[in-house]
Amino acid sequence: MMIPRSHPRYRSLMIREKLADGFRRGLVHETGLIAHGRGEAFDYLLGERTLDISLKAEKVATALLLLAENPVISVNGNTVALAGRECVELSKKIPAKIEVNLFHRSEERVRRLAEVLRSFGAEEVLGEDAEERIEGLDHPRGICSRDGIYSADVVLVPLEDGDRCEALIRMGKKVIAIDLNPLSRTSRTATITIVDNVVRAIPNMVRWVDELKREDRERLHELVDGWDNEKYLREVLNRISKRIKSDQVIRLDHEPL
Ligand code: PTJ
Repeated sequence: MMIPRSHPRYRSLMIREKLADGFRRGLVHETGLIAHGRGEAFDYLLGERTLDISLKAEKVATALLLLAENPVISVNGNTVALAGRECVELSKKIPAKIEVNLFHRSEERVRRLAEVLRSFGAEEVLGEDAEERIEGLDHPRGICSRDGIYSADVVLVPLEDGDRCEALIRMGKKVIAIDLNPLSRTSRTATITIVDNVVRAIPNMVRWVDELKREDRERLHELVDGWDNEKYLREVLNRISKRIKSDQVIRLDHEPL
């Protein structure tokens, strides 16, 4: 469907179109459309923009990726449909490996997603011949690659489910989650949570790499060590509730609702 640029919800509708297109191409699972709806609702409450504190979370997360020995970006259907090109860009800049890891795993969808990532310039995509399992995760999402998620010290997981996040943490890994829901189990379990839309978070992180590459490792350590994830999540909830309580949001000319 053609969406006119003048539509007040243009950007949000275009994101939906990308997902619907991904679904038609066999990249996005049908329940991915539902998951997106939940994400959208939270994005609406955030004002559909990156909070200043979330931009800081993205900076700290990028520092952690730069410090890692074997960083891996784990992608699923929604992530590739919405920010696949940017994930490849980020993986090259860090540099980090990229692995397809699906909740509703089918070898066919893994293959298709890997193909799309390669068309965006990824030289190596892990996950197709995954031979290991994340310990304590009795689910296809536990299938992972030995050189990738299995041996990673830091994993970036946009649109994660709580179970796997917990399992990865139990394996001693540091997990960076991108989740619009600050109340989810993933958000509360991750080492660093980014409460932002993947369509904004990943490009922001790409920009942070350029800036942080000029810093020495000590400064990157300072950033990571100084981060308090629980305090951050509390502040995100504060911002949401302040925004809802403000009588501004009820006015029709108020941006961006
Ligand atoms: O491609 P697959 O098979 O791996 O399927 C992936 C889905 C998304 C279906 C699967 O991981 C799932 O069911 O996810 P959940 O448990 O519904 O969690 C998705 C979380 O991501 C929710 O907390 C949403 O708020 C959040 N979310 C949805 N869209 C976005 C998002 N977070 C950031 N950016 C988004 N665009």
